Amino acid sequence: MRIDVVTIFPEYFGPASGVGGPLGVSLIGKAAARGDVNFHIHDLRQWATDVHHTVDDTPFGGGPGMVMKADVWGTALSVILSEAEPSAQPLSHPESSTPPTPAAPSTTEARLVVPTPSGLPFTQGMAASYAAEGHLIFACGRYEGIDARVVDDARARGMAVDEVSIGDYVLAGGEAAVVVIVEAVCRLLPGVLGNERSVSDDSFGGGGGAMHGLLEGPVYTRPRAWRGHEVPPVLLSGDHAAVARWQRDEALRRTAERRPDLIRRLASGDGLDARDRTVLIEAGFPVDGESMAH
Ligand code: JEE
Repeated sequence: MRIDVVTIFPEYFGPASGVGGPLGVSLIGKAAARGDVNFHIHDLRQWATDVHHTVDDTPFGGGPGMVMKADVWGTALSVILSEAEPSAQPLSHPESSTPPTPAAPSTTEARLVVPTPSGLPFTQGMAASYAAEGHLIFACGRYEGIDARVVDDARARGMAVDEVSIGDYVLAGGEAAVVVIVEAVCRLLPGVLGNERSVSDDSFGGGGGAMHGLLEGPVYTRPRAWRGHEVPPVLLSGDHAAVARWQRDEALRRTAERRPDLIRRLASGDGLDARDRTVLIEAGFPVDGESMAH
């Protein structure tokens, strides 16, 4: 997979060597070292046209702050696409007798991802679909965001474009969101994790595992007793069915406490069996498939 990132703060993603920074360590760094993902970090200012390398201007309609200029972003995306997909702009072949191929409707294999506080919520399902793409381009805004015509124009040119938000809080720019999204995507790339089971067991993995749609319960390792705190004895019992039931009960109680929205989603489908409902009622969270709607 190729990942381009366009930003006015390329140093955010690490030194020019490409080794350090958040994309150079741990899981993402190993994926990059193996060639499973190739990062291209670009300084947006290289496509500014004035001596001051201006990338922002005052907003039409008034309001606070500045807006990133459409023309600079348009050039950035055109150049990156032409570098990544040279076949989209065929060169002449003087020695060839083959006539030029008729123009096909212009599309690109790349998906443009634009983090913004007003985007669709980024989900594990989106991470999984991004992991199946060949080329992602991330546009990091700053200030009050990017002139809306940049996204409109990219779509008009046949690009798939997602405006996404990583959560209901306000960052100062898109860079931190890109690190979050890239990490969520890279751990799903084939061969990256080294532990296939833990992906399908993710709380939001949608992997069809027994716990899907629930938060994970507590986890433990040695020693069995630490500062007077014992590991729950069922986990040492060797009774795999009892362990699985306890883990689901803990997941149900934790999810009801922290994410009642997820319990309601399961209850309105067929995600809760009679035993689950008993556990939730005992924990003080009455569940009724009809009255729990919404
Ligand atoms: C990209 C610029 C800063 C601050 C206007 C008006 C918005 C933009 N989950 C997420 N939170 N924040 C971002 C994010 C923030 C960004 C950019 C992503 C580019 N900024 C910025 C203020 C405003 N505010 C009142 O409502 C809130 C716009 C993000 C993601 N992904």
